[in-house]
This record gives sequence, C-alpha cells and structure tokens, in this order.
Amino acid sequence: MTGGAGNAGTGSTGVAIADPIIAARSTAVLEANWRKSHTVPAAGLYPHQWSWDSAFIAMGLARISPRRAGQEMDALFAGQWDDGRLPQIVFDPHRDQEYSPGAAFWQSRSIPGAPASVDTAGLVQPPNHAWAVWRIHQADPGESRRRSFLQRNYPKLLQWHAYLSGRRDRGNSGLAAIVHPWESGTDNSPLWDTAMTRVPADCKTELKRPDLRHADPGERPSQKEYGKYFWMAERYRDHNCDDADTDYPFLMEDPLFNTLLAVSELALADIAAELGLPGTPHRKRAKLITAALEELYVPELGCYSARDVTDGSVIRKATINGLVPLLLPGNAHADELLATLNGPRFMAGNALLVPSYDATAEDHNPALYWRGPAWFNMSWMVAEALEGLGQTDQADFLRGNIGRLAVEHEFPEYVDPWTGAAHGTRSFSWTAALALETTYQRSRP
Ligand code: 9WN
Repeated sequence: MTGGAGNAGTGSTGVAIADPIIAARSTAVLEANWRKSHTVPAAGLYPHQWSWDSAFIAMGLARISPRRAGQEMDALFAGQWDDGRLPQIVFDPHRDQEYSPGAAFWQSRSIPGAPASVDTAGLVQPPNHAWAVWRIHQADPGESRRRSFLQRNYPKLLQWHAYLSGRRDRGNSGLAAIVHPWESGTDNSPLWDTAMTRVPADCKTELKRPDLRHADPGERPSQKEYGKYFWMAERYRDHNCDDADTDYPFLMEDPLFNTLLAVSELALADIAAELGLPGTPHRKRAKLITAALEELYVPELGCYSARDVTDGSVIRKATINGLVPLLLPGNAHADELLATLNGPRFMAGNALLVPSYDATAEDHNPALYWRGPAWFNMSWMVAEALEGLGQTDQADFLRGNIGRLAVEHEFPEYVDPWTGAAHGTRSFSWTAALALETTYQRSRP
C-alpha cells in the first residue's frame, strides 16, 4: 500500500511529532462530532453515521485513539445487511427529522435481510473500509491483536466485497456498478448528468430540504436533482433493494468506487497475511479490477471516466473520480494521469488542492459541491498516490495545504481550489481527520 499509518514519523522519544495547532484543533472537531459509538460527518447537516466518511475519519482517529477508530468501524458494521452490503447511512433514531431521506423513508427493518436492531439506508458508498481497517491495525498492532480487531473484521469485509463483486457486477464486466449518485460519494458530479436525464423528477415523497438550513442553496444540489434522487431511492427501496430491477435507469461504473474496491482488496491481502491466511486471491482480484478499469480510460482526456451500464457508453468528462486510479500500484497510465493532474484541467493555474471537476469545462463552478470545489478526502488520496509514485514534494504540498486550509477556515466541507475560500458546512469530520493524518505524515524525519 502507498503511504500508511505504519509510516508515522517518530522523534527522538519515539513519538510522532505533529503540528500542535493542527493536531489540537482537528482533535477538538472530532471530539465535538463524536456520538458514543461513532462520529457524525457534521453536527447539523449530517446528523447520522455515513459509511465512507467513517472510514476516512477512522484513518485519522487511529493517530490519536486506535481504540476509538475501531469502535467507529464496529458501529458501522452493526448496520451490515445479510447480503453483505454496508449501508450508506446508519441512522440515529433521535435525529430523524434533521436529515432527509431518513429512517422513516427507508423503513429498512421491513426489508428482508436488513439488520433488525438498527435503521439504515438501502444504498451503499465507496468501499474504503478494508483500507481503513488495515491502517487502524498498523497504528497500534499490539492493541489490534489484543482486541482481535482483524479477526473480527476480516469476515465482514469479505462479505462486503463479495456483495460488490457479485450482485453489483451489473454489467458483467468485473466492476461494481452504483445504482444512485449518492453511492458514488460525489453526488452531483457531471459524470452522472446524462444518466440523470433519464430519471423522472416526480417522486412520491414530499421533498423536505433540511440540508438548506446548514449550507447555501447555491452550494447544494438543486430541487430538481433532489426530486430525481428521491425517485431513484423510492424505486430501489420499493424493490426491496434487491438489485434485480431490470428496467432501473441509473447503473454506472465509477472509476473512484472501483479504485477503492481494488485498493481495499490489496488491504485485505495484507490483513489476510497478518492472520496467517493466503493473500493471493485478494491480490488477484485487485489485478482483475485494475484490468477491467482499463475500459474506462479515455486517452483524449488523460484520465479515467465512468461507464453507463445501460448502454455501454463511456462519459467524456474529466473529474477527480478519474484521477484517483493513480492510487492503483503499477498503473500503466500513471504518467498521463500525472500530466492531467498538473495540466489546465486540474492543478495548473496554481490550485491549492485538486478541483473536483475539469477547470476548463464551461460549467465548472468552484463553489458548487462536486462540480468544481476541492474536497479534502480527494486531495488526500491524490497525495497518497503521489507519495507511492515517489512524487514526495507534490504530496507534501497537498498535505500541507490540507492542514493549513482546514485550520484557517474552520474545517470546511469543501473549498475553492484556487483561493481556498470555504464552502458547504464547517467542522466537517473527514476534513479534521485527514488534517490530523497529514500533520502526522508530514512530521516524518
Ligand atoms: C448524501 C456525508 C456525505 C458524504 C458524501 C457527500 C454528502 C450526502 C448529502 O455528504 O452526501 O450521502 O446529503 O449530500 O456528497 O460524499 O459522504 O458527509
């Protein structure tokens, strides 16, 4: 794996030395957002537990409390379904009026195979969990072994990956398909625009927008997009989330989602080796996913893109999702991806962090959610990839900006890539967790 908590720098006392201000302020955000067993992404806007947020949060938390990072994953796995899926959201029953769609919308306990003791969404999010579990272990292997942390989580991770590589291989291509923009984690990315034109906006549910109490409407998806998001969620729910709805209009293969699946397979190989089990099957699967991703590479863009499973077309748009495959070890397109990263579509023009969408596109908007702004988790993953490729100066540049912009702007959800101006909500947990992580990474001698 690239980077990793196992690479923590140590001072003469054997303790990693982080920037004290970044460390203290990030820790305070994570403390404030901690809810007994898990961390909420942001106290007002996102009052439940989100799947891929928790994995990023746990990677940073592992620096200060591997035990709490482990609890974060335990709380998420309490929401795992019988078919192996890890839900997008595990709901806090006391906060159901504060986010929509909530537990009352999903009614998960009435869906066969959903957990009986917690309410969850039926959708999923990108699979960064095995990666997180391995990093938590690396942060304190002794504590991890005492608590049988890997033994406990390995079978659950196997089930999760089996669901994605099995029932979600809707295109029979070796890649997992997403069934809703929310599953990508990059909700209103331009990658989904064409598929979204096929989706009706006349959902049955009354469209409440509690999110707009916490973020500027100009920085969130529109009401029309919400109508479509709800239409798809209703249809998926009403088919018992069974992935067998043949006329369902939104099925996309996302390079980000599948890169994280491959990276997590490699983490499973490390976990298996630590448990005395064979890692080869996981490494083989990572290779197969990497090979299948080749079909999503668009030479004229110099990056990967998404494929629409319903008609086989590959979308011609450059987004951050298409650069994250830089994380794949031995990626044959690494030089082209680096050129694209540093070219006019992304970092050229002195960007501080990586824009989420092609800066040369006419509809690029540096303040609008996943259609331009830079997100801390994405820049952090690009920095991990750069370090793996030996581009340590640029990795350090991004990591330095992650910590600095996080602290200067109260841990924003996303920022203008060039000015660093804050957008979305503040005191956002993965911003804090990854600022914490990068300050430890930068403290390496
Ligand atoms: C829907 C929680 C989540 C992140 C996603 C981000 C945003 C939710 C929303 O917030 O999505 O899941 O309400 O817009 O796009 O990546 O996991 O932080």
